[in-house]
Amino acid sequence: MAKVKDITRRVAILGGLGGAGYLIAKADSLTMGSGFQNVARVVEDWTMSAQRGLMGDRLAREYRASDISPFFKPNGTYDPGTDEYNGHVAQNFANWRLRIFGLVDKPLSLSLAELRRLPRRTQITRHDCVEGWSAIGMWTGVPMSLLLQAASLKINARYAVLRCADNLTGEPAKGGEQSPGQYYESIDLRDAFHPQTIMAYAMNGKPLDVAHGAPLRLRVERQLGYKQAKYVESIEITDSFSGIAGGRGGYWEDRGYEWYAGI
Ligand SMILES: Nc1nc2c(c(=O)[nH]1)N[C@H]1C(S)=C(S)[C@@H](COP(=O)(O)O)O[C@H]1N2
Ligand SMILES: [Mo]
Repeated sequence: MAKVKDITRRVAILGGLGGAGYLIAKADSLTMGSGFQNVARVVEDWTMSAQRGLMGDRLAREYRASDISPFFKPNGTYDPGTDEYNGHVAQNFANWRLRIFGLVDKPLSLSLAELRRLPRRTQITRHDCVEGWSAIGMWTGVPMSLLLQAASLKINARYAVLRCADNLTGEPAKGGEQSPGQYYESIDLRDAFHPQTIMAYAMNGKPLDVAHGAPLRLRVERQLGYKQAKYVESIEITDSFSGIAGGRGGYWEDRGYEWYAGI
């Protein structure tokens, strides 16, 4: 279940962005116990179709270089800290690889150097966390559409599931008692092929640092902060997320957050 505290903050932040009425309704249903999960899901579906139906595949707002926040708060995991991850940091990620597998005809395994040689996109966008803070950053990376085209999706492909290097345990800042688990996220192909959906290896013109998800993170700009998976190790193309961790499509989704975190 989403923590009341988080949801209240989320309503506070999103209320200012419009659509406060239905967002508050959604928040209430999420705080009331598992019997209301189904209602929450219906409202979530409605939010998704409202955003996509009314606004189409619009672009998230992009900002100017002068708008970049001097401090971009790192959140969630600051450092995965596993032996494997520490090893990659020590080697400057020279032997790290991104794997793309699942419902594809051509599974890929790409080094950071290879990713950096591919066409890139740079965008200055605002990141909104459910905890009630925002920051503007400049991200550079490979459009996910390009990677998925290269992997050649099978006809039944529906989702991109991104697995991360960190195991997240209870964070005091988020109410504490979450069960531990590997961080992961998922998006559908409509978001995966959106022009602003990139696998970013640079932030504000520098290689992504450990706190912000080195060496590679997702930017899916029309969704909230928790969808922006850091420390991404693989992208699995699937036709559902049942059977993956808690079956809801993400670490926080498995703990009650909405899967479609549109803003
Ligand atoms: N792997 C991983 N990705 C993650 C998280 C995390 O803990 N682990 N936290 C999420 C949340 S809640 C937010 S707000 C953003 C924070 O990104 P930042 O650390 O660059 O600010 O990352 C998201 N992606
Ligand atoms: Mo967040």
